[in-house]
Amino acid sequence: MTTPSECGALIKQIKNFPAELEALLAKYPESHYDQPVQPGEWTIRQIVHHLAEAHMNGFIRMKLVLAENKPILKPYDQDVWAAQADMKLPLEPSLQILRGLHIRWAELLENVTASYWERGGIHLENGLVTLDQLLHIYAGHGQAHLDQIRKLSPNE
Ligand code: NI
Repeated sequence: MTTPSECGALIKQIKNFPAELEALLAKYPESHYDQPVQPGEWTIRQIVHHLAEAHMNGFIRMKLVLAENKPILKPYDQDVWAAQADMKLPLEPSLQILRGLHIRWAELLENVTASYWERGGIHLENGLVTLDQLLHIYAGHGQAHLDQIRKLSPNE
């Protein structure tokens, strides 16, 4: 069980994520956006667009858990999503989504009633997942993709 202070730290990570991402991206020239960060991995462009849609899903999943009794949390194939036409857009539309979304996400989470962290939804692949687990998953998800981008040297 996450303590209130751990919980606060994770919500802060979610709140600060867009600024952290943009500070990291500022180190890379645009010519790097379509280079895989490591052989066989996604490019910066794919990662940024993936972050926008993964976090939209995360936000909706948490809203569903707060609003309904054990809602279904639908899985999706992130590689198929990452291959679609909107992934070739400039980064800005997805950065705009993340900026607005994370303000709402942090506001939502900062005001969750303590007992609600144990509410859950049914993920069709992973089974019951609680709001507390979703907080850990999505705070960690953002950080993992920042680490993934850092594998690409800005000077290469
Ligand atoms: Ni991801």
